Amino acid sequence: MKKYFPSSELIINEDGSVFHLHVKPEWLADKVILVGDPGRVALVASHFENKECEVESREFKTITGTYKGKRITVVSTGIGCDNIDIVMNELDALANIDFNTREEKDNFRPLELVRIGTCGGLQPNTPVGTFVCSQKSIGFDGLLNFYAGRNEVCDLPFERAFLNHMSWSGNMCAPAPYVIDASGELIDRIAKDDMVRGVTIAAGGFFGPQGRELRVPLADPKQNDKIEAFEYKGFKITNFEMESSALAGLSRLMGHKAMTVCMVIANRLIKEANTGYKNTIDTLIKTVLDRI
Ligand code: R1P
Ligand code: URA
Repeated sequence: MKKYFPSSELIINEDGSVFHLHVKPEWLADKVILVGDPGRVALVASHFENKECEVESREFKTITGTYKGKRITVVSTGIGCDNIDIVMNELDALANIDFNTREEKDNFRPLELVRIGTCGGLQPNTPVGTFVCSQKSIGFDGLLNFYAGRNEVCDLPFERAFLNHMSWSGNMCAPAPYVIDASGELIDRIAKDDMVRGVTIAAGGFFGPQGRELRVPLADPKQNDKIEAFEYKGFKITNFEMESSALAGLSRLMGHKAMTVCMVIANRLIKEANTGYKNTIDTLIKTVLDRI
């Protein structure tokens, strides 16, 4: 029996586009670039030879076009793993659910997804300007804990080692972090030898969850010292951002290939930041477009 998805579960707009993204199935390419900032969509698309569609709704801006003969869709996700839940489920529905019959398609259509973002660096080898690929992500966001199969795709020994190291108990810094790998094939193809491969914490906020203390004190004032010192089987935690865990996790559960690469715009160790990063991120965008 094919799975059927009623209108309350998969909401389709009157024009045949998917609820939040406002994208129609025929507009989706197999290669997808995700960015947080809607303004970054135009920067990616400025390299396209042609554009076949452009649509915008809330923080989700989408353009599909061609780069050196490759059909690519670029979508902005806004900030946070809650938005990645929406974007990934709607992209997967566009690819793998028939919008006329509301049934799962017979043949699975895999997508290749690369997130190009910004991040905070946590180690001496991640100064401002470094490109860091998230080989593993530690999700502080809790999203994957709501999906069956979470334990089959996560690195459980890594999770236990991290939790022991942080010695959090009760509801301190809950929900429980999950540890998930990006697609190794994509990382090898995109990172090559000129990007840092690391472990990324995808935080559920920019301030407290990333150990930034303004007027309200942190639950665990030693959080970032412990994170910077953590080491497991040769892995050290390299950076903070806010989406890579849900992207890697949902992609694994859905059967797609995904990875995140971010440019460091703040180094938390030496307390420096760069807000004028538009040119450097364009170098990263061109590199990803060439390698995807
Ligand atoms: C926070 O400033 C935002 O920047 C990073 C974080 O993941 C978060 O979304 O990524 P983007 O530059 O892609 O938005
Ligand atoms: N994005 C983040 O999430 N954290 C930083 O420190 C910089 C960019």
